[in-house]
This record gives sequence, C-alpha cells and structure tokens, in this order.
Amino acid sequence: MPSTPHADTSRKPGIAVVTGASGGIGAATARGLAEAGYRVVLTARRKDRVEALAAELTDAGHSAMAYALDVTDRAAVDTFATAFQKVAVLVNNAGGALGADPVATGDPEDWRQMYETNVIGTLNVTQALLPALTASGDGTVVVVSSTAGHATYEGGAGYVAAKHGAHVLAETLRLEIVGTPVRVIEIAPGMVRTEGFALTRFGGDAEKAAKVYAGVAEPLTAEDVADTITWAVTRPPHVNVDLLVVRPRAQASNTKVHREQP
Ligand code: 8X3
Repeated sequence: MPSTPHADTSRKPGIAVVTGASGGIGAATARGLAEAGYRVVLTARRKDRVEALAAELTDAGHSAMAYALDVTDRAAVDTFATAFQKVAVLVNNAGGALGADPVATGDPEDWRQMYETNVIGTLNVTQALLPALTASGDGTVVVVSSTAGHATYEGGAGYVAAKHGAHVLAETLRLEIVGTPVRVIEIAPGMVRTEGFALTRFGGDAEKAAKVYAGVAEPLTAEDVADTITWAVTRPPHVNVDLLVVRPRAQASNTKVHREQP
C-alpha cells in the first residue's frame, strides 16, 4: 500500500522569508512557519509591526527576524537578498487591492500600483532570492494570488488583472525551472476577512469595507489561509501543490456568496 503523504519531519527546516508580514495572511503565515520550525524572516514596509511580531515569536522560543522592505524597490530587495546564501521558502504575500471601480471610471494610478505590488513586487523578490532558494537544495516559492487571479467580477478589473499577472508569474516560473530543486506553489484565497484588506481597498472607509463581508457567516481568517500555506510548504519536497484554491463555505464563486439577511 502506498504510504500516506506526511509532513517531512526528517529535514531541518531552513529560512523562510515572508513578504507583507506586518499583518493579515503574512503575519499568520510567519507564525505558522515559525511553529513548523522555520527560521522566519518577516518583511514589510511597516518596520514597527514586523519588529513587534519578530520579538513576540522570539520570546515564544522561535527564530525570527524583521526587515523593513518595500518589495517594489528593486535596489532594496537586491540588498536584502545579499544577506542570504540559502533560503528554503519564500512566501510572496505582499500585495492587495485598491478600489472597486468599473473599468469605465477606474483610476489608472490604482491599477499601476496594484500591478507594481502584486506582480513586480513578487517578481523582484523571487528573482533576487532564486539563487538562494536553489542553493538550499529544496526551495519553495509560494505565490499568494487570489481567486481574483482566476476569474473576474464587476468592479474588480484592476485587482483581477494584477492577480492574473501573479498567477501567470507562478505558472510560467514553474515551467521554466522544472528540473531545478525549487517548486512553485500558488495559493489562491477567496473571501478572507483581515484587518487591512478591504479597508485598504476602500481608502480607509470602514463602512464600505464592512459591506464586503456583510451577512457572510464565516469568511476565511488569515489563520485559515496561513494554515493552508503551511500545509503546502511542509509537504515532502517532491510533492508540488501547484495551485490551491481556498474559499469560505459560504462562497461558491467570486460572485456567488451566501449572505444571511439581517
Ligand atoms: C481577495 C478576493 O474577491 O476580494 O483576494 O477579489 S476578492
């Protein structure tokens, strides 16, 4: 009988770099990977937030360090990458949505920024760390895309286009580096309630942000997604979870969401 797939406990986990680790899915993923034994490197623009989380993880007996990094700043990313000879895991989580306007009226600057963070940011960090991921002997690149990377919805085009870009980056990289000891995992979450995602999307408008989740019994949490990422990363190195779509039970598609009436 074939043995049941299991987390690979025979290897000593190495360094795991997480971008956008100041909150939400990134912070929860850093926690998950630290608990799985990785030495986590938390990066985000908000230095105080990653420093606080790194301190908390260190106090809890994990190995964690913080690094202030804007993934869209290629020179800064290259400098960051020089600190590492070997990296086991890179989680490209930094990104997000700006606006929910129709194509007819969407702000091109929002579109540009979303492409910069979700696609170019992922490109920058992945390119810079690919030698160290390869040198590790068993590297894993995670791209946290979105269900928006796989289907569109009204008002979503700018974000949807950017997340399709992140999906294509992951898919193409997987083709190009096959045969090297690096796998590429794409995690595509649907509706996740984090403290920042919808608020950022709507420029700090809490009322609009709340409407995203109105009546939805249980949107995913950052921990749900982090759990999925940690699971995929801790499969044995020859197992490549190419693409994993994860949604709350109440969401059947990007546009089919069950909402309880108030
Ligand atoms: C988040 C999913 O539906 O807000 O990446 O685009 S959605």
